[in-house]
Amino acid sequence: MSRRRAALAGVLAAAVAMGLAHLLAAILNPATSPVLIIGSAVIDRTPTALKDWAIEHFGTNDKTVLLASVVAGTVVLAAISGLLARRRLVYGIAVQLLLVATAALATLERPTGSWRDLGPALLAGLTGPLVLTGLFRVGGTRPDGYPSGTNTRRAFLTGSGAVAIAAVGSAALGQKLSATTDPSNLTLPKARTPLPALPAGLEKTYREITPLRTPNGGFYRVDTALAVPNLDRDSWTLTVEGDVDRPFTIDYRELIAMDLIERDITMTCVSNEVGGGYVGAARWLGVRTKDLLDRAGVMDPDKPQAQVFSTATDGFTISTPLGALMDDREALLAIGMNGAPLPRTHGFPARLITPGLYGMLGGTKWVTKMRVTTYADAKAYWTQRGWTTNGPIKPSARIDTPASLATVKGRTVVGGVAWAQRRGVVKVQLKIDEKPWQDCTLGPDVGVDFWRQWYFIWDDPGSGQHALQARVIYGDNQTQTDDRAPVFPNGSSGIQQLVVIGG
Ligand SMILES: Nc1nc2c(c(=O)[nH]1)N[C@H]1C(S)=C(S)[C@@H](COP(=O)(O)O)O[C@H]1N2
Ligand SMILES: [Mo]
Repeated sequence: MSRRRAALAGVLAAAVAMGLAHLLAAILNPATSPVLIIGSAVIDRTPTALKDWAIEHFGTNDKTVLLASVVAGTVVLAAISGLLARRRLVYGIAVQLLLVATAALATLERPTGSWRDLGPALLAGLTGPLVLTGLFRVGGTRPDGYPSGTNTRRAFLTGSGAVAIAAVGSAALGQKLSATTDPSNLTLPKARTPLPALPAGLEKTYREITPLRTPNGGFYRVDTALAVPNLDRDSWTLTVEGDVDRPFTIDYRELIAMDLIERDITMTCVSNEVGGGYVGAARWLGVRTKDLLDRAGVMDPDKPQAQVFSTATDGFTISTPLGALMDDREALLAIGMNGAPLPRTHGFPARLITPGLYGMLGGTKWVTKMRVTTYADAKAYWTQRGWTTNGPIKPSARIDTPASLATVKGRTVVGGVAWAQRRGVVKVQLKIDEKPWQDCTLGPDVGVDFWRQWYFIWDDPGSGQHALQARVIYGDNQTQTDDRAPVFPNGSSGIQQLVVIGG
C-alpha cells in the first residue's frame, strides 16, 4: 500500500473509532467521550502560564483551540499508525491502541472517573484496529504478492469513503444527542420578597457604557469543562457534610421550599486583566449558604482555617473560607440568574455565588457537594496549581468608551464601570494626560456588591494623542492602587490606561 493510502487508513480508523465512541458517550455520559477526556486531561496538566496565555489570546475560544490541538495531535498519531502498519500491521494496531489507552487512562484519572465510564474508550479500542486491518485488507497487497492494482484501489476508495461517512455521521449524531437543551423555558420559583426592579442604567443615556445588568447571553464564562455538564433538575441533589452535626442531602424541590432570596452581585474572575472583560453583574436568586450550613449545624463556626470544600459534577473543586459563606454578605446557592433559571454554561441547576470573592473561590457551578472542613484537609483545583486561597476581589475602574486608539472629536463621553465588592464604590476619577484627577458622575447605586457605572463629559479633547486613566475610590475613601500585579496568584491590579487620538 502507498504511504499516502496507509496514512489515510490510519487517520480514518482513528476517526471512526473516536466518532463511534463520541456517539456512545452521548448516550451514556457525554463527558466520557475520548476526545473530550483527553482534552480535559490536557487542560488539567497545562501549566498556569500557558493557560493564562491561552485565556488572554483566545478568550472564551480557548476551549475550541484546545480541542483543535487535541484533534490535530490525534490525526498525526493516527497517520503514523497507518505508516507503521505498512511495515507490520501489528505496529499500526499498537499505535491505535496507544491512543485508546491514553483515553482510558485519562477517563479513570478523572475525579469522578470509574471503570463504568470506559465504554466509549473500549468501543474505540475495538473499532480502530478492526477498521485499520480492514482497510489494509481491501487496499493492500494482494495475497499473491502482486502490488495493488485498480481493483484494490477501487475497493480502498469505497471502503475508506464508507469509513469516512461513518466517522463524520457518528460524531455529528453524538454531538447532536449530547447538545444541551436550554433550561431557560423551565419555570423558576419566586423569591419570598423579591427585590424592586433595578433602576435604569446609564446605558439608556450613553449607549457605549456597559449595561447596568449583564444579560445572561453576554455574561463571561470561565471554567475547565469541555463538555458543559448536562444536568437534570429532578435528579440533582446537594449534600452538605463534613464537620457538621446533621449532614443532609436535599433535592431541587426541597431546596426551593427553603427561603429564596434575590441579590444583586458583580462577579469577577481572578484571571481578569486590568481593563478586561471577565466581570459581570447579575441579579441572582437562591438560598443563603448560611441557611444550608445552619441546617447541617456547623460544629465549630470559628475554627481557624475552616473552609467549605465544594465539588461540582465534573469533579472540579473550590475552597471557600467558611466565614464568607456564613456571614452577613449573604452568599448564595443560586438557581436563578436575571429572572431565568441558570443557563447550563453558568452552572444549571445550582451554583455558589459569594460576593467579594473571585469566582474560583466561591462560584462553584454545577455544585453537588459542600463539605465543611479545613484547608489542611483538602486542596481545591486551583489551589493545587498555586493560586491563592483567600482572594478578595481587587477594586477596579474600567473605561468602556472611548475604545483604545479611537478618534475623539468635540464633546466626548468617557465612561465605564467600576467595582469594589464588599466595600462599595464611593467615586470614580478620570485623569486626562497630566491634568489632575477629576471626579466623574456615577450611575445608580445597587449596593456595595454591585458595580457602578460612571461617565465624564470631556468637552473638547483637542488634537493629538491623549492618555486616559480611571480609578475607583472605595470603602472609607481608599484609592485604587497603581501597583501593577499580574493575574497570578491573586488577581491583577494597577490602573487602566488608554490612548485616544484627538481629531
Ligand atoms: N464547576 C466549575 N465551577 C467553576 C469553575 C470551573 O472551572 N468549574 N470556574 C470558576 C471560575 S474561575 C469563575 S471566574 C466562575 C465563572 O463563572 P461564570 O462562568 O458563570 O461567569 O466560575 C467558577 N466556578
Ligand atoms: Mo475565574
